[in-house]
Amino acid sequence: MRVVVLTGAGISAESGVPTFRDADGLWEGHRVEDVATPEAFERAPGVVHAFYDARREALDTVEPNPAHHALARLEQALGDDLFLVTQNIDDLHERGGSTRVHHMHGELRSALCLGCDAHVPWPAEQGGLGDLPPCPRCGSCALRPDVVWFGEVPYGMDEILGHLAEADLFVSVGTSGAVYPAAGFVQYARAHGARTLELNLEPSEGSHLFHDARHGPAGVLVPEWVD
Ligand code: BV8
Repeated sequence: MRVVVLTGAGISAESGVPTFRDADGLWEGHRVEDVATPEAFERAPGVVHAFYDARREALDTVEPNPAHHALARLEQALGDDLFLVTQNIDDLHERGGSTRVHHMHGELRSALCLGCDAHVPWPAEQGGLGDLPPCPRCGSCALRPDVVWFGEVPYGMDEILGHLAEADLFVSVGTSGAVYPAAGFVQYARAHGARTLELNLEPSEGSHLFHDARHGPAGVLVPEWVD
């Protein structure tokens, strides 16, 4: 059975990583236009770097939860028949044991060099706010967070759509269904014959599009579903 699992911020919530749209979420203190668009980075790179520096530093204080571990067990069981695509830029899937994770919106621990387009590890020896060492590949000093902002094209869309078109089952975990193209994956999978299941704390904006839905914490629902 070919399975595609899409995860969102809700799968990391029980690890202590703030979601975007829940109470006290990331958008509480920030406007998307000020921290998550290419125009914002052009206009005020220091503000954008500060937003991501804080989230990157917080990564060292959180641990994967039972939902992440359960998806790693699912990868063990299904092998190549599982395609895990996440909207999250944290590394909790990897730290929870998943070895093949498609980060469609990029990764906090990666940097994108505007000089040579290389994706390089985020420099550990970062100086002050936004004071970054040069790109290890080309020496340019123009590194940006390797994150897909609003108005930018998510990574690997062809690969994602290919897996959705072949899926027997599409499972969405911990996402509000507020942002496209990820929010449209359920319809695409369904149109290609997949069964669809939503596992979320509460009905998402796209809940009505799923064949089945279970509501509750991912740390309970995902292990129940996997095991
Ligand atoms: C693109 C990275 C073209 C950055 C992010 C008008 C109509 C339709 C679309 C648009 C439009 N105007 C503009 C657009 C396009 C736009 C968009 O969709 N805007 C929205 C606001 C309308 N999209 C884009 O710009 C995208 N690019 O369209 O390019 C294209 C497309 C395809 C092919 C070619 C070209 C790029 C969008 C990417 C933006 N980057 N993140 C960063 O992380 O800082 S978005 C960010 O928000 C996330 O990555 C995620 O994708 C999105 C939604 O977040 P969620 O993960 O769902 O989190 P949220 O807080 O919203 O919800 C949490 C859920 O978890 C809740 O449901 C909650 O109930 C649940 N939960 C909470 N606790 C738990 C839980 N569930 C289980 N257990 C728990 N314990």
